[in-house]
Amino acid sequence: MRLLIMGAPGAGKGTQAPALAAHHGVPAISTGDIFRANVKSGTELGKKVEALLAAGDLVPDSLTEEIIADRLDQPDTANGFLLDGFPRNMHQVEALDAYLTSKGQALDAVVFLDVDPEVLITRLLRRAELEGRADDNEETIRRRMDIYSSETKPLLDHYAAKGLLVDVNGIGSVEEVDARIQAAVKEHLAK
Ligand code: B4P
Repeated sequence: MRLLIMGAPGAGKGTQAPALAAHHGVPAISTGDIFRANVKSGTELGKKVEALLAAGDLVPDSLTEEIIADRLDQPDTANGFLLDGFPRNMHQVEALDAYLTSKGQALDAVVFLDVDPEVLITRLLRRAELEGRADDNEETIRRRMDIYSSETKPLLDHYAAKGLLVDVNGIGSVEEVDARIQAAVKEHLAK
């Protein structure tokens, strides 16, 4: 099973990805988590991306695409994967398509978590209080939202045209959203 989970910053991708991935017996792979782990442990990659993350800017495509290709080459993806936070622009979509084609593989579904912008900002500011993530301040959140609207949101049309998009209402409790995702993916795969 090869899945993507997409949505604006704060839509619940990282929150929902582990359960969805576990349900399908595949690893959840988050580019954001990979970058943050590298920043935390002070690796060369971490040093390269720290300022970009803190500003809410995207990490360069070449770097992100190389990291994803290396990660997808690991043996635990033999039965598939769930990508959280990748692809984020058309260049990354094309890189993923090229990677999958080279392996004779294809995506099964793209889950889109649909959440109102007002709710997103409230969630992220709350996370700022709880976790103190460097990119959860009002200015950076706005920057991430702008990049999402201009670069990532248009990808939804691309996946809808391919018949892969699974639209899910992301407002409600974590458990409610999880149940909606499971039901919608099941229905999509049965088509
Ligand atoms: P990400 O880690 O993807 O950050 P995000 O968009 O904020 O999503 P995240 O998964 O963390 O949050 P979630 O919506 O689950 O990216 C961070 C940065 O990494 C980017 O800005 C960029 O710099 C870089 N990056 C990542 N991928 C890249 C790529 N492909 N190319 C280039 N650069 C890349 O949750 C948010 C909050 O909402 C949480 O506190 C959660 O508890 C809460 N929440 C979730 N669901 C809820 C619900 N149902 N009800 C109430 N609260 C809920």
